[in-house]
Amino acid sequence: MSQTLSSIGLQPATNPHLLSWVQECAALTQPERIIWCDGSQEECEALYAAAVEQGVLIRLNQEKLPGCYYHRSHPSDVARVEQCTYICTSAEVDAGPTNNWADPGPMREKLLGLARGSMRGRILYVVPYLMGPPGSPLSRVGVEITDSLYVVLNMRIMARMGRVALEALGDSNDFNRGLHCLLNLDPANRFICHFPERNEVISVGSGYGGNALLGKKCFALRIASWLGRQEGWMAEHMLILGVESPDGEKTFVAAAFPSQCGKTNFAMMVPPARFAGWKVWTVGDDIAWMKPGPDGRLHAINPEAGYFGVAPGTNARTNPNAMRSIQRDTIFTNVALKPDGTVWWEGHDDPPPAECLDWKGQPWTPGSKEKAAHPNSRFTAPMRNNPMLAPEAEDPRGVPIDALIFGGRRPNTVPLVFQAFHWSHGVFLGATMGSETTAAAAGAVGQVRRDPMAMLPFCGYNMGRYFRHWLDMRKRMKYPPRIFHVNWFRRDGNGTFLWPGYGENMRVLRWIIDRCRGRAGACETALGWVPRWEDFDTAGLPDLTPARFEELQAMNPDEWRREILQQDELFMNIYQFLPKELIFQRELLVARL
Ligand code: OXD
Ligand code: MN
Repeated sequence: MSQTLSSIGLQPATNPHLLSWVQECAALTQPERIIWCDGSQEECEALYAAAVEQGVLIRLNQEKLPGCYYHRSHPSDVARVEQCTYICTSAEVDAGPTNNWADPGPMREKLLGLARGSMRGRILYVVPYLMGPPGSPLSRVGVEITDSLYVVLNMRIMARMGRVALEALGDSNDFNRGLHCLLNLDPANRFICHFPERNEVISVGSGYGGNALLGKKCFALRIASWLGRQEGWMAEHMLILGVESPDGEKTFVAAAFPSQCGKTNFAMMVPPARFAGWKVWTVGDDIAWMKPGPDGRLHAINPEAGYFGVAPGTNARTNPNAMRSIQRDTIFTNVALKPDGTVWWEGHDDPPPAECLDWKGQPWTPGSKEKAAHPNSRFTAPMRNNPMLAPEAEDPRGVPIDALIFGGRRPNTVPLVFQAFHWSHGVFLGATMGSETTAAAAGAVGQVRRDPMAMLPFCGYNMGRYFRHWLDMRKRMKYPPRIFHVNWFRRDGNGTFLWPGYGENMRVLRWIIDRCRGRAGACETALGWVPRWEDFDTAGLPDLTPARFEELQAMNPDEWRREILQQDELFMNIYQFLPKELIFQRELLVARL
């Protein structure tokens, strides 16, 4: 055991509920030692030193990348594994047809069996963390017990970790219990199990981000969505951003896109030259917790404190603020390692290095057939590094949301942007969202799959009831956000993208904001309200002729016939639980088409 680790850690907490749960887990896993993380700078340094000593992390070039480290995960452990992810509720119907369900009793027994003695000779870290700004009524406490130093150091970036969480918890028993054991990373013993009735998560056999950083997908989405339904709020897979106009008007929007559809890029967008004087502020890039405020509007907080972003494709053009955010205090996972102790990935600003080590640690040259960085390689960066972090990200009241945006990666069928007629139509748009699959989850890439509200892998309960909850939320708000649908990824007959995307998405955002504020025109179509050429700012985009714009916004009846049949597949699957309003919305769409 490292010298440096011996001096760190808090005194065990005095909260009796926390104390007895930690003792229970320690009795089960039998670690050599327990460290209670306090979140301090001294602790951080000791943990990094130990991680380097143990070979968990490689220290990167500290002149070029101060405070940055590098990690390679096990090659079989590089993405979320939905087939090993379970919702364990007493009644199967509560998990619903789109989740893997397991009987909580036998599943707990099996997991505790796997965890038994698994930390022998190792350190058990107790990681208390606060999701959301201190003092916010929307924030919640979680505690993760883990034997992975990598997890501790990532959690430290992704959440407000240590003392601040214990202070928020006080003597309360209301915290998410997360037990994480690496075991030997054998995929056969990989289980990510949620027990929403107990506000508990047990994850074994994986060290990868979404499976192991239990505050993120497990607590902040799956468990929180369950809590939100019971308590009248929403936990959504959404970025939150604020747009500031040159005269200082600020408008906040939240947007749901499936994994790897550019949420982080959109959240950190830099307006193009055409929008001189406009600013886009980031509140969050992945998760939004939202609750109606006393003013009748929907208020959102970002429960996280960092970005766990996809590295490949990130560069100064696609996401300059992300590039600035990862210059210091960042952990890089499964990217390529250059001989000078810096990092590289496909789509980096720098040209491919003449030689480097790939994400598996093998020598790589530009002639190699394999990619240097894994397509789902990541950076974990503190949000405070983002030069455009919204000051409101720390506001305990959250930010008032004027627009909700749904979107997916669709090469055809779906126009660049349109607006729902009203809330329930907007819920229908979210419920029927589709997108091409990506590398964020293990499995085939490039097939359209239905991903309602981008929550299919993250909803901790029955999807039909989730839609019901969305519809019911309308009644709790005097001024509900307007709902929009976007698709940055439409292509023409030659396969060329019709829309430039990235910073130019500001034009779409501007139309959305002007619609919310009653300033922009639109035309009513079968799909919803769409901008006409004259409603939309196309100045300075010479390639976007009126004909191209029409192609970008076109509704092709044959494509829509196919689309509705595909949408039906999900609806059939959950038909028994589907709110009638959504069936009516489908009928109305068919009638309009
Ligand atoms: C993520 C994901 O890691 O959605 O954010 O997969
Ligand atoms: Mn995500």
